[in-house]
Amino acid sequence: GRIELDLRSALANGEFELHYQPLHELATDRIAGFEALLRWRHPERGLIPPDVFIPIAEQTGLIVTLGEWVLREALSEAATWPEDMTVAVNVSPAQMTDFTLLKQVISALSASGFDAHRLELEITETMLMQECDEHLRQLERLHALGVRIALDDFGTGYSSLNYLRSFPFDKIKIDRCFITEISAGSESSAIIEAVLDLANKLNMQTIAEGVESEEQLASLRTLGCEQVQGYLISKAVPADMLPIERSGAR
Ligand code: G
Ligand code: G
Ligand code: MN
Ligand code: NA
Repeated sequence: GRIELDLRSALANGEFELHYQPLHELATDRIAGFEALLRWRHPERGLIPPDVFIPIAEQTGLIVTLGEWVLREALSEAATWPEDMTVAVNVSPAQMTDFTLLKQVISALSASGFDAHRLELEITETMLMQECDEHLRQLERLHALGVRIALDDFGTGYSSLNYLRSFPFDKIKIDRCFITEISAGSESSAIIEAVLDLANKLNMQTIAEGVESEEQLASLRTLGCEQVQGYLISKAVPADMLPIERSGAR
């Protein structure tokens, strides 16, 4: 179709860019890293958000090539950041077939010289539903390289607890739907508290997504969440606008 052709030429023409949203560490009030979020700067339509084109890229298989571009771009950018900062990259289910993701990560790490321990891959529960065994082996191989695995949108998928037991997750990203309704004594607040407790006991890091108000931030601090992400701190911004001191050159 038309959009597929557009997407292919967009990649060839350098119309994709990554914006970065801070992952804010509560204990120290510092930036622990950034999540890379894909945007398409269309010559006529302007900046197009990923939920418009990622489903099409997934249907057509282009997401495999696009995903590889995202990894390479994110790692070469993050190689210029302070050494204690991580970069989080979202991956799609289609990247998981035939150990493609593992190969892409190994190649992007070696091209950038970026330390594997500073890379977080964001995986959703729905990605793990098919071909569990192969996906599990692939994530374990990535984990063995030092790459950190984060479970994205936690609480919105199926049988989360089963996945927590089987897969090598280092971090849980609590979905923003729980944060939106966090007011004291609410069901959401009880759920967040239970998830934080579970994560602690499983030695997993925690981050709350979609933090938009000081009240939400204060509640998350009280509940003992480690990191927060959301418009209250910052929206995703282009690479040249990050509030950091650069080290390496690009
Ligand atoms: O940035 P925004 O909030 O508009 O992102 C919308 C959705 O697109 C989110 O679910 C996010 O995980 C997804 N997304 C953003 N960037 C990427 C990417 O590089 N690869 C994949 N697979 N998904 C992405
Ligand atoms: O699915 P994933 O968690 O990767 O999606 C991240 C998406 O959430 C991005 O599209 C990003 O722009 C969006 N986002 C980030 N912070 C906030 C926020 O505080 N509020 C809302 N509504 N969306 C947010
Ligand atoms: Mn994400
Ligand atoms: Na999410």
